[in-house]
Amino acid sequence: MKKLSILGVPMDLGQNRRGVDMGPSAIRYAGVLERLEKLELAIEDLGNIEIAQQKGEQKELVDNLRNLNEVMEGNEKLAQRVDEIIEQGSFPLVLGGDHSIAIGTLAGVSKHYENLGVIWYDAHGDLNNNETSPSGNIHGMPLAVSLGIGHERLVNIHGYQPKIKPENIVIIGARSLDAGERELIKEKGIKVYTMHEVDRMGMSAVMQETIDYLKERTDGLHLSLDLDGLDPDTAPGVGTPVMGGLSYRESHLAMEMLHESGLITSAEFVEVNPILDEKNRTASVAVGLMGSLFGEKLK
Ligand code: HAR
Ligand code: MN
Ligand code: MN
Ligand code: MN
Repeated sequence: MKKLSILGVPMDLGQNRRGVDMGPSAIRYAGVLERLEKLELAIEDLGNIEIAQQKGEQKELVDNLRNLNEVMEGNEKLAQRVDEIIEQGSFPLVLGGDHSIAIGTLAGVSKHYENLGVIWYDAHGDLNNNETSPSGNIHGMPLAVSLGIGHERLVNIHGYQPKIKPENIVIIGARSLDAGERELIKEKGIKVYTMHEVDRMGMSAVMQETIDYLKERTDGLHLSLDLDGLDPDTAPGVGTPVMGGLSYRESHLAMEMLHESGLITSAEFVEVNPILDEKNRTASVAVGLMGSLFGEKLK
């Protein structure tokens, strides 16, 4: 039986809205354990890792990075825990928390693979660095950091860099990319299915191409799913909503196809903010998507 380890990361320091640190609680409250226990999985819930509390006042940005020390500290812990989960032969399922935690997750995962693939399901590219970022928010930087681009402390988390190669990334659902992010996508040739391509090709073709592309070049595949990739009508409880997103059904189809592919070796679900939500809807959507990702069947 496949082993699955759930780890919560109550991180809200990678951006400036409160409440996303309650994401792991909201997802547990929405019944993640009960839902996944029905599948053929041996599940353990490891609880949450300890993260520094956001202070009320806004601290000054250092090198255009908000809360660098605290984000570093949390991600170092996360990388270590994820590393251990994989060492013990289990599948890490990480619950966020803001998207800055992908820095730690990928640092812990990628050590175990030569060519880790990453599916970045998100309205945003998260490809900024402290020079291009319009906000100084580290949750807009984790994909660049994992490529080895950005502040040297961030890129060297868990003692090595880079964590991933540009040709092993596929971004799905993008519709808000900053100028520096667009340049990096061009320069590195990163594969991106924006909402335009999803509309034109349909999610089925997008996922089939993604799976075929990654299957031949990677030896492990991480899913980093930012709930703001979905349309805000479906997932309103996120800090940076962008209209015109992926639908509930498109997202379930994507998860079902990933399950069928058998390729996914780790996953994280991030940016759930119950304070901004409507009756925990976004956490419930996240739990439903996890159900599909881990093989729930409709009949
Ligand atoms: N691109 C913007 C920035 O860097 C907004 C980033 C929004 N972040 C997330 N992650 N929710 O996808 O500040
Ligand atoms: Mn907090
Ligand atoms: Mn994101
Ligand atoms: Mn996003």
